[in-house]
Amino acid sequence: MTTAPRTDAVFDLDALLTPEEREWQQRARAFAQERILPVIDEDFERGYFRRELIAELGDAGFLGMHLRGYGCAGAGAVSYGLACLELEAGDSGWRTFVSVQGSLAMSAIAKYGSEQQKQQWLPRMAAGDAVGCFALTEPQGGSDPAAMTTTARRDGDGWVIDGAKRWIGLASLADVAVVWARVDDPAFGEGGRAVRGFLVPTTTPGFTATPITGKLSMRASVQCDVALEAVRLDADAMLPGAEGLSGPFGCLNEARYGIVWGAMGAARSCLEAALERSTSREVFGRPIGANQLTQAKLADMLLEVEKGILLALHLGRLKERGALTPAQISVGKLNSVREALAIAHQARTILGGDGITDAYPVMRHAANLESVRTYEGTDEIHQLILGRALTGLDAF
Ligand code: TGC
Repeated sequence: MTTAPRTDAVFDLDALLTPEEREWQQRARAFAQERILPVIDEDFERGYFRRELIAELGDAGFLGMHLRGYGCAGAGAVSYGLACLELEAGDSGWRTFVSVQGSLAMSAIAKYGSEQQKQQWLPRMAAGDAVGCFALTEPQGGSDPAAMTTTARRDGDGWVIDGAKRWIGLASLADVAVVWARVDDPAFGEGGRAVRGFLVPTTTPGFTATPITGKLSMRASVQCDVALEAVRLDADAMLPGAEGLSGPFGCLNEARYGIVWGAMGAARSCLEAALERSTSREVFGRPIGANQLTQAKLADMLLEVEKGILLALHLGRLKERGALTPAQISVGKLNSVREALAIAHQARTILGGDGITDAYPVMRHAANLESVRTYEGTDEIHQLILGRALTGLDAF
């Protein structure tokens, strides 16, 4: 394959970025090209998570990069988004790693943790010396965290947690799990308001994480079933600043924001593969890109990539001003993933039979994007969040 052309040069998006943002983007692009792309097809085929890249991601400053202090880079929201875009142009599994570590686990500790919890975990997590996971979703379904059945009951001064979680990224290699549980004590509220977060070192007896096998998506990353059986914790394991479901939802906002950018990276990679093929492959005596139907497909793909990135940039600027709302994040997550999937499917048609092989990244991106479509709120959940924002009526 020849070097892919830079499709984002068409709209001169660089002109909308600061030098610092461009530097973060270039650093992430280089990481994807030098450390992810050379090995990703083999890792995807073998279902292998390349753990040694974690410390390299830490060294490069990507872990918790939008957080301040505690060894974190303190980068802006747009810089973080650009890093997500470039890493996901490599593979959704690696953007997911950065999201779970930085936007979910580290951000839960940074937002809601005590000073002692922050000191204990954040510097090591930023460096990639410790890995975190975020245990919210339960086996009966991820869309309704209010139906959570995992409980934390009082045990003297401490807590005992019992329950089960599913689809928990990184859990089998994590050092600490942010576990969301319903506190079995009326003093901590009722219903969704009784939900609290706990920091559970994964060596705690009763904590077990089992990688989920048989995945046809996100094969180069790890998602687990987690069992919590009489997991005993000290009183200070609770995150003091998170009360009720707004705690985990506040972290989901961060991760969903990263997806708005990241999915456009996968989409751009698919477009670039199709574009390269359209000029290098000849059928009927001319490049397939000389056909009007192929050009129409390429043009439509370009429109959605560029519009998606412009939307992500707008949301990023709102986030930097502290003005980004959950409904706006839903617009971005819904649009980016839906369009990225459509682009992957359209790109595949231009690649012909070779498009189903790993000579091109398109089927891998398409398979990965099926996971991205489902986690952090399905299309339907985001449609319903927007439906509520428009009508004022709850249709969940
Ligand atoms: P409701 O129960 O009424 O609200 C509960 C409280 O939460 C507040 N809230 C939010 N706060 C901040 N940001 C948001 N986006 C929020 N959404 C809700 C809400 O204001 C309320 O606060 P309070 O103080 O009044 O108690 O819930 P709702 O009706 O607002 O929301 C319903 C619905 C369906 C939108 C929500 O349940 C939802 O978003 N469901 C989807 C959950 C989801 O995305 N699950 C996937 C999780 S993916 C994951 O766990 C990690 S995957 C990565 C990996 O590990 O690999």
